[in-house]
Amino acid sequence: MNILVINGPNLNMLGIREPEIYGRETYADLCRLIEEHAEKAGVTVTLCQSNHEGDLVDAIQLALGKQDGIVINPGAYTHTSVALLDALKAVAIPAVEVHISDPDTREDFRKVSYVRAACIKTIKGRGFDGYLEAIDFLAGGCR
Ligand code: CA2
Repeated sequence: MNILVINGPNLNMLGIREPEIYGRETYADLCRLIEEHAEKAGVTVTLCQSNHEGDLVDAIQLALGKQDGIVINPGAYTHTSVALLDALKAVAIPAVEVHISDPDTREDFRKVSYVRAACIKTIKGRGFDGYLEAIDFLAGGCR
């Protein structure tokens, strides 16, 4: 099974500031954790991160015919991007929305998720483990 893990803007800055919200581990630590977990689960993962909305749309479109599942933390674009919602709907690949923090307990503007309507599941507030849970959910046939 092939799973694309997409991270949006500023997730490359993990561990640098706001450790009380996002923890002390870095984006490189997150990638290592995901790769090790995927290997044990027999899943092939492709990781990508971009600060640019159009690049994230391109990554979703390029998944068509190649990836069986998408794990996406769209970062701040969660709360603004109809383009990401449309891209996920266009490829119709089972997608899981992941957030390290729980945006629903933070500022009001984080309580809206545009991408949620195109995702089969949302995992939030579970730290880095949320990505692993998303991979297991997709690899386990979405059960
Ligand atoms: O909780 C999450 O995973 C978020 O998607 C993270 C986004 C935020 O805009 C969403 O509302 C929730 C932020 C990405 C990381 O931003 C950083 C900010 C300061 C230091 C390091 C990372």
